[in-house]
Amino acid sequence: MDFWTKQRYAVAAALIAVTAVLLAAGCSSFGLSGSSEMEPNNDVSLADRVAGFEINGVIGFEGDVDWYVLNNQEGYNPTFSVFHDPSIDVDFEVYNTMGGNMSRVGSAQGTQSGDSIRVYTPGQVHLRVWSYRGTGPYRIQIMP
Ligand SMILES: [Ca+2]
Ligand SMILES: [Ca+2]
Repeated sequence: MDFWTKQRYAVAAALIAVTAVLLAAGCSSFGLSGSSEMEPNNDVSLADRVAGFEINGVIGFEGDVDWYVLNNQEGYNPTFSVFHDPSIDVDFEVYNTMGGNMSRVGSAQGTQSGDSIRVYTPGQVHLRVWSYRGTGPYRIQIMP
């Protein structure tokens, strides 16, 4: 191997190492999925099931939509609140399904963190979350 071939291999190896480190850092601190979600979940048929009272998600890219389906832990008259960084505007809608009919029962489209809505949900509940502006993590609190 001549000098320049060795140099090229060394540069290539360094680039691969740097890329690996950046990918590892990206996955741990800026992952595309929050702990409550498993992308892809942009369609209601791919909704992530949530059993607890807190949803931790990430709007990972422009146009990201996150669907969740609840486990009845929400009860009949829950309050949903969304919390996020001021640099991002996360909105969500609540859907109730009864007898095979899915209908929207509430919509939180304020710009502020802490935006909250109380809805009547006698059936199975789905949440649709998206961002009006920006990307980043959000948390939705469920109060039965
Ligand atoms: Ca997401
Ligand atoms: Ca998504």
